[in-house]
Amino acid sequence: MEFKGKKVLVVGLGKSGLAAALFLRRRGAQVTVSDIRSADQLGKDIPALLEEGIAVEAGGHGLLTFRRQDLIVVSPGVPLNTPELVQVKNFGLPIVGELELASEYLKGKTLAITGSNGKTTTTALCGAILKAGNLPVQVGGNIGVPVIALVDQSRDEGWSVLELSSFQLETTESYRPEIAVVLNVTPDHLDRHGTFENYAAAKERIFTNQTAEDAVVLNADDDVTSRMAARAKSRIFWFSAKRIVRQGAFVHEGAIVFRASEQATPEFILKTADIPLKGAHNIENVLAAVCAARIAGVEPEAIRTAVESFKPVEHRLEFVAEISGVDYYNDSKATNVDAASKAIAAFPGGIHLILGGKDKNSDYRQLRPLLEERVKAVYTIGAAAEKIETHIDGSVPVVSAGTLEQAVAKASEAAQSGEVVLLAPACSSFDQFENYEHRGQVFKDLVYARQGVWQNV
Ligand code: UMA
Repeated sequence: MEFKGKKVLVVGLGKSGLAAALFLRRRGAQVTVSDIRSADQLGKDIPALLEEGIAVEAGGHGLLTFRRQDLIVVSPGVPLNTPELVQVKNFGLPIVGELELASEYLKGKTLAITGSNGKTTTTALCGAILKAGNLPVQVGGNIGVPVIALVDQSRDEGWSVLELSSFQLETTESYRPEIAVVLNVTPDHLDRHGTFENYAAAKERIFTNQTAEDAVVLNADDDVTSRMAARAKSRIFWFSAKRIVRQGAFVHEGAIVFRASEQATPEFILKTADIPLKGAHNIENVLAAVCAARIAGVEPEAIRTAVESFKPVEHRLEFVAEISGVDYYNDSKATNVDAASKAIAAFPGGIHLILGGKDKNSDYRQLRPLLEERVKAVYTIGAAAEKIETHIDGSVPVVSAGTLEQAVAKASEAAQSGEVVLLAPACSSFDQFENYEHRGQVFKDLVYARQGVWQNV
């Protein structure tokens, strides 16, 4: 695409919008950025943009600004039903997502990972494994580095390992990774996608444009991803924690094994006991990563070394501290019901669970059986508290804590030695925090402060 002299509007000035605006400007486009946040809120980014010759519309989207463009680039967090976008789409103006734009310029091969849960861990793991296999690799996407920011450093002989969300995939047209992974699909982001079917369809776009030269890795234990296979045109590899698969990765006699084809002998990769990550869901993440890495050509030994030395990613079932025999775990990234369930299932019982935040039209009733089985008490926080309390009413004792600070204080008072205080909120963070990282950091700081209190006693 030729950008010189073209009028391009970037919608949303977060990480993706900022990177996209600079990318376009440096290729000669006349760039404007539009954001609903006020100039005060946008703060430090504005002078830098103005200096680059990029115009900024702050405090709302103006239809006139949108109509004046040759092309519109949308950030992942901007819903496509935003009225100004709908209007200009009706006028026939091209609208492109940040991922689609970036993928046209990204050199080398891509290994792209999506799913409702486990994306970040699997992406980080794949990055570490490819690196251990001496492949030139860069990691980005939903994990925190916009794909467009990876373009300049990309090389023909290298790999980009990308975590992709339904928001990023929703706007793709021609995007085609060499290896695609779909970990699982459970309800999330229903406030944005409207229905579960729309959400699953967005995820599926990760392999829609693949051909027989490419590969897709699907979870054989997940109904939704299993059914996707019928629509894949690429080579299908499976992973399963429960059964033997024809082609792909599975668990056999306490080991992760990989089978390159139906005829091939399964090869030993590593013992499940040597996986340094907590919870059954992490076995699935390792299986998916092993499968993708073998397809990319990494040798078993390099995979084993990388997995065994892998450190859990921050805010994903991250061990924070032990205070008076109580373990504190931060799973701030458990931003939906399924992720929270997986976190709860990682502990046998004695859990003091902090739930709440911004609701995403979720059904918290699904948590009831697990709560009854393993959770001693729930501490609710944030805007979704009342809905959660109604949905889980009568299952376990509930404390309306309101804030994370109160929740940590009350849970710490109640928890006894051998028990666990777990932040796995099942909601997004935007009602009380900047993002899930901020929420996780506040949780950790509160725990560290208690550790200090305890140590001084
Ligand atoms: N905005 C508008 N108009 C709107 C909506 C938002 O102007 O109608 C503005 C906001 O005021 C804000 C900006 O858009 O200034 C935010 O854009 P964004 O939400 O796309 O955020 P980025 O900072 O670009 O971060 C995005 C991803 N965020 C989302 O998809 C919500 C990041 O994933 C990702 O790491 C980053 O791109 C780089 O790829 C975060 C996330 O929460 C981790 N993802 C969701 C999840 O994992 O559940 C999908």
